[in-house]
Amino acid sequence: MARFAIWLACVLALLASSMSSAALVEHTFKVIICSIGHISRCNIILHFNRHGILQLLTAWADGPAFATQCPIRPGQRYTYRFNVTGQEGTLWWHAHVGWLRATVYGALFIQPKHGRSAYPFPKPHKEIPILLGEWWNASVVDVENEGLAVGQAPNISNAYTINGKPGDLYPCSENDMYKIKVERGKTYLLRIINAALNNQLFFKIANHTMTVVAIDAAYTDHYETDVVVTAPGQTVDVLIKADQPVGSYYMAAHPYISTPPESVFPFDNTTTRGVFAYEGAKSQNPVMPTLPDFLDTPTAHKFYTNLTGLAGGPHWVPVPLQVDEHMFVTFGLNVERCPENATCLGPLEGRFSASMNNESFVLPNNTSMLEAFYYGVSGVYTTDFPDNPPLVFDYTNMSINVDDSLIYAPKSTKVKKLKFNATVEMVLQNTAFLTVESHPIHVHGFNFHVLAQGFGNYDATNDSKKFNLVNPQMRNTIAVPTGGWAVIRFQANNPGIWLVHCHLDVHLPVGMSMAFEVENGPNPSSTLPPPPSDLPKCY
Ligand SMILES: *[C@@H]1O[C@H](CO)[C@@H](O)[C@H](O)[C@H]1NC(C)=O
Ligand SMILES: *[C@@H]1O[C@H](CO)[C@@H](O)[C@H](O)[C@H]1NC(C)=O
Ligand SMILES: *[C@@H]1O[C@H](CO)[C@@H](O)[C@H](O)[C@H]1NC(C)=O
Ligand SMILES: *[C@@H]1O[C@H](CO)[C@@H](O)[C@H](O)[C@H]1NC(C)=O
Ligand SMILES: *[C@@H]1O[C@H](CO)[C@@H](O)[C@H](O)[C@H]1NC(C)=O
Ligand SMILES: *[C@@H]1O[C@H](CO)[C@@H](O)[C@H](O)[C@H]1NC(C)=O
Ligand SMILES: *[C@@H]1O[C@H](CO)[C@@H](O)[C@H](O)[C@H]1NC(C)=O
Ligand SMILES: *[C@@H]1O[C@H](CO)[C@@H](O)[C@H](O)[C@H]1NC(C)=O
Ligand SMILES: *[C@@H]1O[C@H](CO)[C@@H](O)[C@H](O)[C@H]1NC(C)=O
Ligand SMILES: *[C@@H]1O[C@H](CO)[C@@H](O)[C@H](O)[C@H]1NC(C)=O
Ligand SMILES: *[C@@H]1O[C@H](CO)[C@@H](O)[C@H](O)[C@H]1NC(C)=O
Ligand SMILES: *[C@@H]1O[C@H](CO)[C@@H](O)[C@H](O)[C@H]1NC(C)=O
Ligand SMILES: [Cu+2]
Repeated sequence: MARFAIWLACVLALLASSMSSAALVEHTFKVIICSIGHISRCNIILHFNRHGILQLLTAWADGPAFATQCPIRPGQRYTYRFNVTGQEGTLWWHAHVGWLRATVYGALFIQPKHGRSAYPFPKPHKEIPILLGEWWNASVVDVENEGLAVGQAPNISNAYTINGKPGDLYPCSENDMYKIKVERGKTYLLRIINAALNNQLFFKIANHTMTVVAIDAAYTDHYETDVVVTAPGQTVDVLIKADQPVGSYYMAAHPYISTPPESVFPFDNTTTRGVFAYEGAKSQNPVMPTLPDFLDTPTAHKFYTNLTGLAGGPHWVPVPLQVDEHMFVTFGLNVERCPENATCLGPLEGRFSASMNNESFVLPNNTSMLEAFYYGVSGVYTTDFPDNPPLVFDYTNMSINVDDSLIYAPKSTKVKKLKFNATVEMVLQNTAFLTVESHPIHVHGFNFHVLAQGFGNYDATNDSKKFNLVNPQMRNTIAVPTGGWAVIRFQANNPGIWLVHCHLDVHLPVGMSMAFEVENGPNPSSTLPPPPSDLPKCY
């Protein structure tokens, strides 16, 4: 069936960045993953949905551990079978167990069915992946477990990378930098992917502007900018014209930190860079771009909110106007009380936690939620995820930072049940427990329209007047403004279990997640097929 091949290494290394990229057109896609790790912590889960393959009727190929499948154990293999329909642009794949995606990820390019001339922009001379990564000089499994064991923030990373290379600002890689060779006068398509675990990133190329043409595999109106901001999980496609004097120019990335100055946690403040070099350039010192300050929220906000969708373009989906399910979902950090006799080094003598609508999400550990859904097994999750927060309070007022009566969220595995094809509108509202922060909220299985975004508490009366129902951006991951809100809307036309979670790996395991259970529709073409025979067993 597969018309093209993709290679995916059986994954061993926990440290080296592993990368692959593949060009695909809309067609059946088959990926075989085998795990040859020899220690049990090497459970590998590929989560293909990542930058949002829609997985229509193939929820079994989505990937997140204990949500749609059990992990692929050492020695096992599993073939992910799915079609790519209704999407063009850049997505990616990554492991979805613990922090393993730090090293197990790669790019997916989806090209128009009728070839590259069908792009809604002039055909670029070349297409170049830019995978921005994050690197620890340690086993990321150890780093994660060390943090979780005592409920404190895990160690920060040691480097960022561009296509696996940190660049010459780090002592380990002075002479080993990612380099793009360009011809003066030609235009290139950069497919930028934020594959970092815990950081939003600013990305710039000295002396050049970029034109955004797509985000998260959905075309946008052309938007010219000298800086790109991406949150983990997101992708941005930009055209860049080599129109400057023949020479060498650095491209560079460093984090965007969204917390207020007084509550900045320790973060990796290093800068990765590579070179954008013109043919014929004499060897010389490349020009360095001036990146925005780490705390430059206005620049990030401008980029994130100025983008609009290419209404009427390829695969454009009009905004559904009739809403069946209105949800208001608060999300942010919390504290978990220290269990008896345990060691806790987190805030308030407890442990870091996180929640959505005051439910701190816990995945099952002995079966997948999707199998429970398919076979009707009860006791794995409940369907009472609330449509609204249990309490109304001043969500983004910093005076609630450590409010003892509000900050402890119970642990649960609750989903919101949706009728097939229901239209859902979610107000995503950040809270100020511990601090306010921009969290990249990722919805599996669906692209959503972003109707409006803002700072402070969402005001239903006034803010709903700002909805863009004409050409809003379509995404699968939204970096909700720090101490603010975003309103998203999507149609639940795909049966299965779909996680909604923060894409920062420091927040996902402590509970910043929920899930949708989308019921089957009326006929076979709207019914989840049985699990593939090679779906990994849980034991
Ligand atoms: C992909 O699409 C083809 C043609 O519609 C269909 O026969 C096949 O079952 C689909 N594959 C999957 C995995 O859904
Ligand atoms: C990584 O850490 C080891 C010590 O654990 C140190 O010897 C080495 O220099 C470090 N490498 C880098 C690139 O930081
Ligand atoms: C985390 O950092 C501390 C302090 O630098 C170090 O002692 C510890 O070994 C690190 N943990 C891991 C898992 O690398
Ligand atoms: C890059 O831009 C800077 C600032 O505008 C300018 O001073 C410099 O000459 C430019 N360098 C090149 C090689 O064009
Ligand atoms: C990065 O953080 C370290 C440790 O806090 C500090 O010494 C250094 O000046 C910072 N560097 C930058 C570029 O902010
Ligand atoms: C772009 O962002 C700026 C700064 O946030 C804002 O003033 C402006 O209204 C935005 N324009 C659009 C078209 O969203
Ligand atoms: C906590 O430690 C005390 C003293 O060792 C012991 O009696 C008690 O059973 C422990 N509680 C739990 C829940 O382990
Ligand atoms: C599995 O989950 C159950 C229910 O949350 C919990 O009680 C148990 O400790 C977990 N087991 C492991 C090995 O994590
Ligand atoms: C899985 O764990 C849940 C919660 O601890 C328990 O109710 C259920 O019986 C377990 N299922 C299996 C198959 O062990
Ligand atoms: C935040 O809450 C405090 C305490 O309730 C209140 O005094 C203050 O006015 C609030 N701030 C804003 C901006 O509403
Ligand atoms: C969350 O739930 C806990 C336990 O029911 C409660 O004490 C707390 O006030 C709730 N917090 C919020 C913000 O709803
Ligand atoms: C889902 O609902 C839309 C209208 O909102 C309708 O156009 C579409 O046909 C429905 N899809 C299915 C598969 O029923
Ligand atoms: Cu988060």
